[in-house]
Amino acid sequence: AATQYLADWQAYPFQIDQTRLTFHLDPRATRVLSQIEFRRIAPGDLVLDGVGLTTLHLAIDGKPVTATPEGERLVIRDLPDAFTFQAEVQIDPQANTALEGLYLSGGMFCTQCEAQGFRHITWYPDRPDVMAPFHVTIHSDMPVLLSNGNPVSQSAGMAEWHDPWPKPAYLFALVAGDLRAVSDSFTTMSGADVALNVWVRPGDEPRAGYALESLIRSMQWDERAYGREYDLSVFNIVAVDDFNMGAMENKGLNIFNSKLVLATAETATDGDYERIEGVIGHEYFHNWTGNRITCRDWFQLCLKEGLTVFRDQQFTSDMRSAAVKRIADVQTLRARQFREDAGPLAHPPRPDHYQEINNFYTATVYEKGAEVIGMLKRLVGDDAYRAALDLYFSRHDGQACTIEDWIAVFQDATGRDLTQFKLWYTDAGTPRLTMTETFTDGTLVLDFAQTTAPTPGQPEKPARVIPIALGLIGPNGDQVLDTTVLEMTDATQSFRFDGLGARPVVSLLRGFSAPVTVTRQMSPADQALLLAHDTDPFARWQAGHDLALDGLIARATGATGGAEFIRALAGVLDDAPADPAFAALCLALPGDEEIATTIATRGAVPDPDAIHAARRAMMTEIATAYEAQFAGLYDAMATETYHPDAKGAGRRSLRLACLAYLSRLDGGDRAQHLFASADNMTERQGALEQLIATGRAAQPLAEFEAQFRDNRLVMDKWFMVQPLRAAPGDAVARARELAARPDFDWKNPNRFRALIAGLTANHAAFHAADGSGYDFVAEWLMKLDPVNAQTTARMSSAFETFARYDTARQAKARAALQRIADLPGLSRNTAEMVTRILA
Ligand code: B3K
Ligand code: ZN
Repeated sequence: AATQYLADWQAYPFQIDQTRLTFHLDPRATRVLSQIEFRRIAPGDLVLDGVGLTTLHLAIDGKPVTATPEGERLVIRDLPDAFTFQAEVQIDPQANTALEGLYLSGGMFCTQCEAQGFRHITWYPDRPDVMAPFHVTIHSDMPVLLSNGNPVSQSAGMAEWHDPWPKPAYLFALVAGDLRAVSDSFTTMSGADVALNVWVRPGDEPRAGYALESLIRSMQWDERAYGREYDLSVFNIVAVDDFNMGAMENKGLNIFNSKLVLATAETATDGDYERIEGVIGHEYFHNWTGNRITCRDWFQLCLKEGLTVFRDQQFTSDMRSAAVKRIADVQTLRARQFREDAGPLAHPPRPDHYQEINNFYTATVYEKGAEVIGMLKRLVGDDAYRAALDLYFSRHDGQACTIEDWIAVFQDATGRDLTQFKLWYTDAGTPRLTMTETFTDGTLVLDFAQTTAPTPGQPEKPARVIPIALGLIGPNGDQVLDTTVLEMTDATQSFRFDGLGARPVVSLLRGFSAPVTVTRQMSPADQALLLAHDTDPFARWQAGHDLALDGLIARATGATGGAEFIRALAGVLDDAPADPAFAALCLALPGDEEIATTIATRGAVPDPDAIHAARRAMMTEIATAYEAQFAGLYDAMATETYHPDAKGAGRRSLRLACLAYLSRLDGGDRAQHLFASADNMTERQGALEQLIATGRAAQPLAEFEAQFRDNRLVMDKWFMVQPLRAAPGDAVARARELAARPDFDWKNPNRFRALIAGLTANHAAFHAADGSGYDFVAEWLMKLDPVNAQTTARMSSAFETFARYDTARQAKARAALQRIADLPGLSRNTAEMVTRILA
């Protein structure tokens, strides 16, 4: 397949003054009429994109034209400087299983156009730098007909919408179905009234309230934190069951995966509620960072995604606990992005080439893109950050921009030279920061060195700007230096601190001030000191986490370890009632995958079975050491009336952390009781997971199924927890049984992901020595590819770490990947992924 290069970008020679679309909806034969007013701004031909369209008619200024599509493009030459292009095409939404363009989900019409879905709807310049106001007319007998912008007219069988804000085609949306709205209204800071609707299927109305409240909180927050106001008379959100991603920020008409909208205490977990709030916020915040200011080309994707993730992280921190949110975000970053950055799929936040753009909606573009903005903010300070953002919004409103524009705004607002900082956008790989310390006569010298390993296509890595936030803790636990940000710009650099009484312990990389890995020699006693006394909650958690990780790695590689961590937990348990959510994070041992990653980073070969056994054994030991404390906290953390706020969620997370330990000793008795008595899904699912792990789940699983058979979202959990929590030796067999069930509706991305990602997240099962995990996953990826290439390609990244395991496992993974690569007609999406992984 052809590779696209950033360097090849060229401006489009025409501007669009108006796009008019008329839809005659029909499941098998939808007709789309378009009327597009083009005006020339530079020499060149008219190039339009289209895929899978049956073209019925094409005209320029009313005169039919005969143009033959060249592959997925239509080129029309010798055009006047201003003209109207008209087309009539026919498409088949029901045959659209890829869920890209116009498709059907549960009998309703809906669209997904980012990145390049609009070309599946009609001929158009399907690129983000071509922006136009849209006027849309929908003919259909569906009761609810929605598109972007403001409603113009509504009558039986027809609706007209007008979106005055020029937008690229990827933000187009249309929905038609039998839907019910849960509604409210919002008055913006300048006094404009906005109607808010969350559209769901009849019967789902009682489950849409939290999404609606989250929307209101998002609108308030963006006014307060960024001065950004909403700009249409209506904001619509629609929940659909079949969706490749989480949600989509179409202008004025966000379309959501129903799992990120629908929630009640009985059907959704605290984690689900938090994600709903976060993603509702994320899509809403895109209205300014993505829609009003969009991307010039798809290489700039992190311009909108990194910034919008950063904004949604700030929002969640403000709504909940900043410390807990930061720790959770760093854990996700390490688990997904560091993993990506260390393997064959590594790429910079702003890539400079791709084959299939949908393969670049990655942890690097999103989460690392957000970290880079966090670093910028830390370097320039909060006030300068706000000033730069104000300048960004005023300078670029209505434009399609680049990372260069973004950096220029910060340079102009602060006077700083950000040339070196830009490497964070253009270079792949996670820098390794090494620190050595010497302490003599009251002076502490810290020597830092940074190196970044080569990544595909980038052998050389120049030094980057690294903001290193640190503090110093004295031997008695007092803080002797408050948080200070060092700016490292060279490959090696030293910093000195004078006038210290005794050798302090360095609390390094506070708040995770840069997305780097840290290497330093540290005694378990110093780690325990930080875990007990650090004033920075992130660094405090990190100290305990490292202590646990070192102990687990020692055990998984045939040595002994972990004693200091187990001892230090006494303090964590004492403090637990004061901040249950934080304590729960400190009590959660690093997962198998993280242990494997760390072993590999240290140059050894991880053994999935030994890792799994070491982790289980350490849990039992911890449980035995603190059984009484766990039991006491387990009872004390019971919540009375369920409320999905951070406080209640924190108590339940601590309760479930205790349950995980207690289940190592009581054989699942408490879990069984909790499963039977809990009034909320958080505790029910938590209990069920423990019961699966202890092998006592047959009855509870049957009960759960009987109760929730008709609720797809809850049944997705049922499909997910079984392969995830089953003993590694049983998980693949269990997954095979589940895959054979008639309700394994594998064409639904949520259901497919539940089962397959449930298994791949069970580290020792997916990496089973006999290759059965690899075979099972490869088999299903090959089955899904012709139906839904986007989801297949995304999930193929489960294999990205294969080269770090032993040669026998590597050979089995390679063979499975090769079978995928050899599949006749393999999609461009999956082919690109598998080729990169095998390279
Ligand atoms: N912008 C969409 C993602 C579209 C995915 C296309 N494959 C969701 C988001 O990031 O908000
Ligand atoms: Zn986004």
